[in-house]
Order: sequence, then structure tokens, then C-alpha cells
Amino acid sequence: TVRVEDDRTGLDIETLKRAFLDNLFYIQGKFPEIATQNDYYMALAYTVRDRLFRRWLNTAETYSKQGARTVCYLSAEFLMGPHLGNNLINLGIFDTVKQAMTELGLDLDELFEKEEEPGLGNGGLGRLAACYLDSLASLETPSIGYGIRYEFGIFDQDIKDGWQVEVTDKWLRFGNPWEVARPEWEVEVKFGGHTQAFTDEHGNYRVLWVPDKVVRGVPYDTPISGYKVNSCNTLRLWAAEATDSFDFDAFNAGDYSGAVFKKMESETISKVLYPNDNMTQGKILRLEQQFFFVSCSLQDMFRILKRQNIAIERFHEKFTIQLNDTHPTIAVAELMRLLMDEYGMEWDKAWSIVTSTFAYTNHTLLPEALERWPISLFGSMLPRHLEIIYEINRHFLDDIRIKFPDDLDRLSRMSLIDESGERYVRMAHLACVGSHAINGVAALHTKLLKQDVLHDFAEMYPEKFVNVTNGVTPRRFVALSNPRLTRLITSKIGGNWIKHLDDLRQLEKYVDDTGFCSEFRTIKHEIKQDLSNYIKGLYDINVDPNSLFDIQSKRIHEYKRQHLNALHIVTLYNRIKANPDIDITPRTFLFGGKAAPGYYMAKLIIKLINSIADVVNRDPDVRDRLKVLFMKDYSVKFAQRVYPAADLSEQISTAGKEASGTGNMKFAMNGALTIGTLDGANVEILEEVGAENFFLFGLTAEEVSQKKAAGYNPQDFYSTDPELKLVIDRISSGFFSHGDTELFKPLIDDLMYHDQYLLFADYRSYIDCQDRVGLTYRDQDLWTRMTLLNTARTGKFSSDRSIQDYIDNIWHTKPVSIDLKE
Ligand code: 26V
Repeated sequence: TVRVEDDRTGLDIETLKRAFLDNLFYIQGKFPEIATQNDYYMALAYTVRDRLFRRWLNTAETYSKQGARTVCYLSAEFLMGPHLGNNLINLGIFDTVKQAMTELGLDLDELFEKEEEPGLGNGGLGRLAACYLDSLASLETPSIGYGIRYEFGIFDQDIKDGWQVEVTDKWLRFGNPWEVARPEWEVEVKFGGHTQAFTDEHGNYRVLWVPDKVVRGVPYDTPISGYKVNSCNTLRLWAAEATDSFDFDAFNAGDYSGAVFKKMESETISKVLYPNDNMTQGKILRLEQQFFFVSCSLQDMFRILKRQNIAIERFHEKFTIQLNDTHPTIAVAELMRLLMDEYGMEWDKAWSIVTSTFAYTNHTLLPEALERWPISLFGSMLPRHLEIIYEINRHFLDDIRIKFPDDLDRLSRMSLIDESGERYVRMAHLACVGSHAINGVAALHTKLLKQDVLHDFAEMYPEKFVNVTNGVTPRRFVALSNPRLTRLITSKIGGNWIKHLDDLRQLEKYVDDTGFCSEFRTIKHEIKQDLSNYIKGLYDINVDPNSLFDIQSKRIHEYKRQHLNALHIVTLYNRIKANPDIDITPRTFLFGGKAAPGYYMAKLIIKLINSIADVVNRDPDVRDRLKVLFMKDYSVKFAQRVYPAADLSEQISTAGKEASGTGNMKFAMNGALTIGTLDGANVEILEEVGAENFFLFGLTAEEVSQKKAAGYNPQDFYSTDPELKLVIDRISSGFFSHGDTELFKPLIDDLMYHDQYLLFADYRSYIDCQDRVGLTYRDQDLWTRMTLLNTARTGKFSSDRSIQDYIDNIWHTKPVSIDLKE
């Protein structure tokens, strides 16, 4: 019997091939003979998208009919990475599609390379949001991700003469097959102007906001598939467009170019992602972006309420809103405004809905990342919101007075307004007051939040604080990125682990199985060989897959201490120079990561790494035992190649500074061993894998504070550790900079006279620990055993577990399973 499946939904190989060729013809407009790889990629993307649509529309319809309680994840960043491979995994058609492409003479991996990834995020925070969408869909939880459709995402990074050079990211150049514009659901967002009080027909005091600018928000939807479920949720990103009145003005007022200029100005709101990570700048456009996407998203929720016939009073029952850091926190004031000014609700009722709706996740302890907006800037852009914030503050300060009488100091510390100098709105305080739950992203981070940054709030509202340790999706970061390991694991314990990552514990029984261990090791070697080939193609550098792959990939930041890693490299180099026949474990040091364009020290660290690489890689004394490479333009796509190839994962931040880290989890799952401090989620990784399978070094967070309080002097270490002195002197001498003693002076002086991040204090402990790493690597049986136990014991770090924690402790949503109609 011949069964013909639908061209848009069928999953067998023949149907997939037919559908693919059909899309090539009717969407790309090409015969196969003249199609480019990009045409093929697009045809395949549409073929896969077609298969998502039935799930997507049925999901939306089911949620709507049931009026299901919905998680709204508000985030200024979603660092999604390529969609194609991920959707193949989630739909369970990876192997079939690969086969179909092969039969058509195409290489699926080459097509993956063609996808421009949406780099709509900086690093950890944006990637976490993306992992969470994957888990929300996989756990069949009704949810919408709301954010901004930046026309230019995170910049592309080039390296010229060892320095970072930024290039604009034109990710939409060839079109985006994964999104659908929904202009019928556009909304209007007001800015500026003034407010007017009036009395309504019932004699109630009301406020009218008269803006001086109105911008249109147009939603673009992307389907978010769940793993082996029918659920397919939505990522809704807003693009800013000028309202029609600009066209009208242009015709009538005669000032054509003036009107067009204003139109362009409106559209700049969603032009570009701010490339800062952990550093605020107080730019007007940034606040406009935040308010823009928040207002669009809240208006969208009111539209959904209306369509589902749910009363406004039940807003908080229908929606739970998670604030991904303080970036969307203006939502607290905007929801108050909408409920009161647009829907006529009174203050107390509105406030109770608001605080039942919001929950806030904090992602950083760094003081320079805490958002505050100058009152003058805030008031001229959002006059009504400033009034509302003052009113929230009035109620809040009264509450403090009742709980802590006569504590003036506490009032000024906790106030939503910083009045110590120029006046500011403190967004983290607004988030804490406006939310019913506040969470840190790792146990240590939550503890430090309660102890330091949000101490007063923890005393005021102890019941609001919870920890939710971050997680990462095993679909993208194991099943997709590491197919060899996936096959091996599945051959032993079946495939359930991809959904229930704790099942990986079953691998523990193979630690003494030499056959299994040798397969485990062979796979790592093959993957390292692949990465070596890739590096050879890109950089024309030979890296030996037998050497220890020691990798640090993450944003470049002083607190993450890429320069501590560099000091280790110079230490090994010095040992070789002193004794060329020294017996050392061959290593390949790989770095990846972007520096914020305005962060001078971070850029100098990149230059330092490249300068060391130039010398070390060329020096014949080294005899290829050390290789150093800064891999440019680190991205999600590239990260997927990197994690599976690592032997050693560098997680060496100053204790107390890295809120969680998530790269640490991705490396460990893929069987890399961690060298790390007791910081962020490292603490929990160590706890899970066991201290004997983790390379721990350095001061604890508590010791760091104590050291600082006692008056830390980095020179004490410089003058008492001869190896450290030699390293610093060598860099200062111009050895790595063609004799230029000025180039790295800012970096060296900073270490010698300030060393905020205690590199010198941790140097000896780090070097000794690295020596243990080198020795351990020589015992390949022991090393493999340790890596296997890392993979087996990192189930806790699935984002499915994190999302389940949010559901159980914060959101209280129920799964909704989706039936597919014939
Ligand atoms: C701040 C700003 C300031 C304005 C410009 C744009 C921008 C973008 C991001 C941020 C805050 C970044 C905070 C952040 O990325 N934190 C990281 O969050 C990860 C996920 O929870 C966590 O694993 C990392 O440890 C933490 O650094």
C-alpha cells in the first residue's frame, strides 16, 4: 500500500524530500541545479517550519480554549542560537532529515553552517532565557517569551593585530524563516509629554497621560518546540515602527525631511542590542527599549485576556510574569498605570494584582550592573510612571516605618529613590517591592544576595526569597552538539535521559567497565580531532588532539579572570625557557569570548592573550608542547563545537562574583573536568560530582571579603612568590609586545596596585592546582573515570529541573498536553 503523507506535515523520508524540493522551487524560486547552499538551507528551514505549524497552532488554540495559566518570561535578551538543528532534535526527525539530505546529495552539517544565528543577547542571561524556553515547552507549560527584535544583535568579533574589532551583526540580511510577523496585533507605546489630573463621571480622581511621542510595536513570533511533545510555544519579539501620523505629517506640514527624521528616530528603538554585560550606562535609548517592550507585552496580555473573556481582576490568575533581571522592571509601574488609568481600578486592588503577578530574578552581585536611572531623564520620558513610583514609594516607606520604627538610615537605604547625590530611581528596589518572589541563580548567589546586596529586603520580606539554581538544556548542549556521546549513552541506558537528565546516574555503573571507558575516551578524542581540523581551516594552526584541551569561553571580564589563565600560560612558558627539557603535559589553551566595546581592560586582556600566543606558538624551545589560541567571534553556534571537545573547563572567577555561570554546566555534562573556585554554581557542581572529580582552588567568598577588609596588598604576593614575580616581570619587560613596555602597563599596574579581583592572592593555589591537572591527565584511565562521573552526575543542571523549581515554588502553573487534530 502507498501512503501519501501531507507535504507540510509528513515525517517520512520520501515526503521530506518532496517537501524540501517543493519549498526550494516555490519559496526560494530555484531549480536544484542553480541553488546555493543558502537556498538549500532556506528550503530545509521552511520544510521544518511547516512541521512545527500544526503543533504551534494547535498549542495556541488549546491554551486559548482552556484559558490556561501562562508564564510570561520578560527578557531584554534571548540568545537563541541556530533554530534548525534544535527543531530537528525536538521533532525527533534529525536522523531522517540527515538521510533525506544525503540522498539529495547534500550535507546537513554544511546547511547548519548557513544559518545566521539570532544573537539577541550578550551572554549568560540571554542564553539562560533561551534554555528556559526550551524547557518550558518540553514540560508542556503554557508560556510566552517576550522581548525585543533587535535589527542588529551582538556584534561580530574580528581580531586585527591581536585587538578586538567590532563588526555590525546583520543577521536579517537573508531573511528569517523562523519568524512570522503579526501586524494585526500591533500596539502603540507612548513616550514623554505630561500628565493631567481630572475627575471622571463617578467623581473619581483620574490621571491622563498626554505623550509627545507615540511608537508602534509590531510583534514577530517564533515557534518554540518542546522535546518529543506536541507543545509548541511562542517567542514574541517586538519591533519598533513609526506610527502612520508621521507619513501624514510629512505630506501636510511641508517639512518632509523633518517628519522622515522623526520616523527614523522611532525606529531606532529596536535597532541595536546594547553590548554590555554586567555594566549599566544610563542611556536614554536603553530605557526607551525597556519601556517599549514591556508596554507592548503588557498590552498584549490585556488583549489575550479580552479575547479569552477573562475579567481584568483576574490578571494575576491568568498570567505570572518573570522579570529577567531588572531590565523589564518598569513593568511594575506600567501594569499599575494600565490597571488604574486605562481600566479605572483603584490603587489597592491594582497593587495587589501587581504584586501577585511579578517575580524577579537577580543575575548579578556586581555593583556597577545595578540599574538606576537619573530622575530627570526618567521623568521626562515616563512622567506618569515617575508619579506612580513616588506613590509606591510612599506606601513602601510607611511599611518600613511600621516594621522598623525610627530607623531613618534604613529608610534612605531602601527607598526606591537614591537621594545621596543626584537623584536616581533604583530598579532593583522597585523589582523587590513589586514582586512576590525574588530569586538568585545559584545557592551561593542567593545566600550572598540576602547577606549583602538585598540584605534590607531580606529582613523586610524574608518569605519572598528563594533560590533557583540555573540549568541548561541537554537537547541543544548534549543531544544536538554531541551526537557521538549521545549515541553511546543511549546505547547503554536508553534515551530517556534527554528528558530526565538525572537518569545519567545510571552511567555510574560503567566506571569500571574498561570497554565503555575506552569508548568514552575515543569519542572525546574524535571530537578533539574535529575541532583541530576546524581550527586548522580557520587559523592555519596545528593543535594536537592528544594534548590537554584547556578551554575558557565566556564574556571577557576582569572578574572572570581570563588574565589569571594567561598568567598560568606564562608560568609554564617560563619553566620551559628555564629548562627546555622539562617534562610537562602538552596543552592547548583555547579562549573564546567578546569584550564590551567600551571596556578597555577587557580588550587589553584579549590583546595580551594574542600576544602571548604569538610568542609561545612560535618559540622552538616550546616544541609544540604549548599552543595558545584566541578563537574569534564566539557564538552559540561555535560554543556547540567547543563544549564537547574540552578536557578542562576554566571556571576561575573571584569567589563571590559569578552569580552562577552556565558554561560550567555545559562543559561538565560533556565530560570536561572543571578547574574552579567556590563561586556561583561551581559550588553545586562540586557537590554533585564529588570533590575527587573536581579541581578546586582559591579563596572562598568569605575569605575574599575578609582579605579586602584587612587591607589586601597584591605586592605581598609579588615579592614573595618568585614564579609570580618572573611572570609579571616578563610581561612588563615587553617580552610579549616587541619590547614595548607601555602596552600592558595599565593591566600590570592595576594588578600591582589594586588587583580588585585578587589574581595575585589566588595565583599560587591556581598554579599548584593546574600542576595537579597536568599530572592527572597523564593517567588516562583515572582521567576518563573522572570525566565519566562528571557526565553521570550533572543531571541536576538540566534547565528542566530549574523550570520545575520555578513552577513549584513561584509560578504554580499546570502542564497542558496538546492533542494534534487530524
Ligand atoms: C546588564 C546590562 C546593563 C545595560 C546594558 C545591557 C546589559 C546586559 C546585561 C546586564 C546584566 C548581565 C547580568 C548577567 O548576564 N548575569 C549572568 O547571568 C547568568 C545567568 O543567570 C549567570 O550564569 C552569570 O553568572 C551572570 O553573570
